[in-house]
Amino acid sequence: RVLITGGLGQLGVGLANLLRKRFGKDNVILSDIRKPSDHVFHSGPFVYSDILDYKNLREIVVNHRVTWVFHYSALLSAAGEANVSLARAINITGLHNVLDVAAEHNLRLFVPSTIGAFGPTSPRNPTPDLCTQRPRTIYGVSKVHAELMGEYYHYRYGLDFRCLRYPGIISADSQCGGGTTDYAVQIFHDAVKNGKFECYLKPSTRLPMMYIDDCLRATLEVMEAPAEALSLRTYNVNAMSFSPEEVAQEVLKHIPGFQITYNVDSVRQDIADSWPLNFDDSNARKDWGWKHDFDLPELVMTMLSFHGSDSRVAQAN
Ligand code: VAH
Repeated sequence: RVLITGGLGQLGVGLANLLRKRFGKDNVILSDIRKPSDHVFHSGPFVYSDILDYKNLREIVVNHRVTWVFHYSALLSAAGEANVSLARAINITGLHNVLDVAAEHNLRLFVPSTIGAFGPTSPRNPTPDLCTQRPRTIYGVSKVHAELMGEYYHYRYGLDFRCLRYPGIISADSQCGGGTTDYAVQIFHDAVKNGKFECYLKPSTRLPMMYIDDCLRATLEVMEAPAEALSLRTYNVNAMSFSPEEVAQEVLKHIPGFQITYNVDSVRQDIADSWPLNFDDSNARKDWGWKHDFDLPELVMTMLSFHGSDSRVAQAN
């Protein structure tokens, strides 16, 4: 059985849908501390899970015979800077609980890391898997800690720990919260609904980004890769990099008259300026055959047709 923690965040429901297709609906348990919508609740098993409650976590693993865990509970970059003590508790103490339960029950454990695990002294163009990591957010620090602890538990206790550093993930049917890359999710919704978008990052702020379908496929592929194929415990995965002005140009092709304006938020601008410009994911491509499907034109087409705007796209499909 598979358990997804933090399952009601941006990625959990989509991951549950993918895994339920693969392993069967009743073998994938979604969990969070919040109540799911009726739709999510009726789409498959859901349990309450507070990763700060070690006992609760152990009960779930034993009672549901969990063998794989995808650990998505975390405060993201901007939310973490607004509440450092909560981010430290969730992202670090919560991670420790999950590591201990995984080691105790010999679970296969996936923990997502991020472009945010790098900082201003990391090589930025491109950023390789192995290099200096001195991030300047509690989010980034906690994710470097997760990478190091997961690797330690792998070599010390034999824990099958696997980790991907995600770019900013773009999704249409799920809301993200508290991220620095969230502008790239909101722009499509606003472009469709209002024909305009106010961006909190500067026009030229380039960041690695990935469409959610590529992200979830990469996650399942690395978890199903044969152990002997993995030369690393943590891999960068990449699809594209773009800036607000570049994605706005692409949107304009589909929505004539679309207007982007800029109202820079210095907190999130500083975070973005400390992150990679381009991600080197050659190890993932070499070790377990990673390759992305969506680049910028496909991303924009997909996001706009999801928001039901672009008549030409609708006709094309
Ligand atoms: C954030 N979307 O902005 C998340 C992600 C790579 C960025 O970690 O914090």
